[in-house]
Amino acid sequence: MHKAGFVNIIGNPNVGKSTLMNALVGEQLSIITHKAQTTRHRIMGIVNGDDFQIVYTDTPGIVTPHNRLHEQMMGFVGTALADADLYLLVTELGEPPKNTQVLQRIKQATIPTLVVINKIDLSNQAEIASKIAHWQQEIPRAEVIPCSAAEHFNLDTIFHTILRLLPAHPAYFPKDELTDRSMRFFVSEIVREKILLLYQKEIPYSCEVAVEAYEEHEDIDNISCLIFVERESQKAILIGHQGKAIKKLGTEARRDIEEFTGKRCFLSLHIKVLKDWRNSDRALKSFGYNLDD
Ligand SMILES: Nc1nc2c(ncn2[C@@H]2O[C@H](COP(=O)(O)OP(=O)(O)OP(=O)(O)O)[C@@H](O)[C@H]2O)c(=O)[nH]1
Ligand SMILES: [Mg+2]
Repeated sequence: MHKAGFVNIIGNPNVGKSTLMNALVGEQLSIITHKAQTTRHRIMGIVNGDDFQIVYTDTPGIVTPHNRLHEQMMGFVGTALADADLYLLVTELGEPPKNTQVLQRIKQATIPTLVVINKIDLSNQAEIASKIAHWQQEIPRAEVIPCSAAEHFNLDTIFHTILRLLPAHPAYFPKDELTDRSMRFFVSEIVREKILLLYQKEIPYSCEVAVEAYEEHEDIDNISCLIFVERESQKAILIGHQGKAIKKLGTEARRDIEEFTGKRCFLSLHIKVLKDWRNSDRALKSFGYNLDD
């Protein structure tokens, strides 16, 4: 019997959803940073076996929308709630139990659910036991598994539980497929990850990255990226004194892109001001946030 299904990873910001998906898939598909709202898209990672196909979906952390971008991000969470064969609800130990709408929907659904208590490397047995009891009571039909995505602890248990809960179904995608995303997407995400890591406060949240040109050659790729910001003042911050900040950004992004593609890369970065893009449906659509696709 062949099993296949959509395992949608859902949870609050910063709990380790992307870390967990990357660890389960064994590839750095989703960017990870210590900042909330790192993931903005729905990203698929596929794990194939002879008689199974697990299609993971990483989603943005649940937030109360303050702009159209947030609304689109929460739209991805909504889709993930609607089309899952299995919910993988990621929580972390220190997280206060929030009674969000999403949690209510998961509680009321009948879809098999796996609650993952992540970051147990930061905890102790007593605390873990009380969290397991809490979630067991909160969602009685769920299986609750503590783990550390960062330290790859207990991922095997998660994997085998998913396999057990997966429905009988033929594969949804060709068996050699790893993700639904293109190299262009991963390049733009790597640049965005570096922006999140190198700049402070509102800057990363005001940036969007688009790949303008991607030329592949035998031994080197020529990639040009456009970074959109909301205001002139942000452009100046991105560039930094004597261009030092953007140079550092370019170097660090290039290194990771080369690691990802396994090839040398020439990366050029350009900055453009696009006023209030986070509230412009047209801009958001051009950045791939439209839900209809
Ligand atoms: N100590 C510890 N830290 C972890 C673990 N898993 C993830 N982290 C850290 O938690 C932070 C957030 O991880 P992400 O995977 O980006 O979290 P996320 O839920 O995808 O965040 P958003 O996309 O912003 O919603 C990063 O600094 C990770 O390194 C873990 O098992 N233990
Ligand atoms: Mg994430």
